[in-house]
Amino acid sequence: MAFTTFFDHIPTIAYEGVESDNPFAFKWYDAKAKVLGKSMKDWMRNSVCYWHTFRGMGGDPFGPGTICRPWEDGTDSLDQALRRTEVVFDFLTKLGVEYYAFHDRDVAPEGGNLTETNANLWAVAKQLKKLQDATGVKLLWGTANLFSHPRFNQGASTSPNADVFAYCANSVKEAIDVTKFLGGENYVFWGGREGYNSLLNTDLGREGRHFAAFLGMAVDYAKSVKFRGQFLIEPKPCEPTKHQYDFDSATVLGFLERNGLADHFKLNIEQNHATLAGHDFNHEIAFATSVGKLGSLDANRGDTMNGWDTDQFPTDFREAAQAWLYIHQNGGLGSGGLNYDAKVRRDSTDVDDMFHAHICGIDTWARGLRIAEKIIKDGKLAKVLKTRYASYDKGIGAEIDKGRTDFRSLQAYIVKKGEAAPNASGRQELLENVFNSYV
Ligand code: XLS
Ligand code: NI
Ligand code: NI
Repeated sequence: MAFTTFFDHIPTIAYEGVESDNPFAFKWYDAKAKVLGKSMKDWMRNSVCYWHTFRGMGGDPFGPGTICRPWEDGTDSLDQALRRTEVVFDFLTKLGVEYYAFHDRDVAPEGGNLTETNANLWAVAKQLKKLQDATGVKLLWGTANLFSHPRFNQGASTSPNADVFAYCANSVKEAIDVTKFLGGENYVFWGGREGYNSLLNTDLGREGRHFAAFLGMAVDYAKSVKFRGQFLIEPKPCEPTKHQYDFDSATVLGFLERNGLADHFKLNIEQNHATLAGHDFNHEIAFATSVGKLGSLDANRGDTMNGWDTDQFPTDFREAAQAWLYIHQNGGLGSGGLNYDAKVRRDSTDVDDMFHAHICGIDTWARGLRIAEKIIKDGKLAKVLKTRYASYDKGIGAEIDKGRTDFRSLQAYIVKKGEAAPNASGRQELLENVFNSYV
């Protein structure tokens, strides 16, 4: 289904294999191919983000946008927003992705007052629904932008201004309603401005309580309207504030548990946010998996030389391969997916670049999946891991795991033995060789 003329010169992106030199084809991503018992499409659940791909115009802190999309009239009007939706769905279908994701403000502009703002969102939502129905493309997640407008300059639900808290309640309520209306499978909270720049003007205790109260109200509201999508929190340690409250996965989970909210949320993990927190992406994914909280992934990458969120398209299929080991262990991404939260560089100014970028991201994760398939089928790495903990499978270890020991019984055991058994080698280098042999 082609609606617009902007991509007429680009073919529908299809799988052609590694031998192909067609730049507008997938080399690794074969949607229907069965890998580890599921189609690649079902493992990956690829999603295009509305904000970078359709609203990002290449602006950065040193200069304004450089990208002129031929369908943009330079305004942020409702008319323009409605016209843009057709281009979006034309792109999504040409690329062959199943999902997209958006913030309220990506799809619809603010109006002169909040009543108009809410009406604008619904006007566009109705249009999006028609396009979803016509194309079969689905909404992976919706969210509210509680960070761009100057009213959020001191926080959203953690703003010292109670009216801003109320404003955010309206935004999240409407965004949940719209996400439900569009059959969205998840709802994401990225606390863009939830953090601080100076402790001198910040009451940490109060802000934390407000943050928890706000999330609690969102949970209650979703329940009251029977929104069944999964709530996700996207950790990020810094940027735009110097310290963001949702620092990393472990911090978020601790906060949720402390406030009795943990059952209602999973995590949306982003590569570039993990590295800003001083973790690698796979640390965050492995942690979330280990506690049953892996929800979805914002698939992008940072630049190893830069200390900010560069939101580049993923290229590291080795990293993706390792990620798939945890995702596989998790049984897949559930209602989540691979959302390419990434933007083309400001000098990549053609519409063609939008395609090259997504082909790169999708192929990177598809190639990783094919590598993971070899690792998992071979079973060597899993076996080493199992063997490493074998002392807990029997004897005193099994007693510990079953909760049948205490300090006295353990003391009696080890004193009698006189010394701990010698450690076996960790074999890191061997395992690195093994991992490399699959790549
Ligand atoms: C910003 C975040 C943002 C979220 C959605 O760094 O990645 O884009 O994914 O609000
Ligand atoms: Ni993100
Ligand atoms: Ni980000």
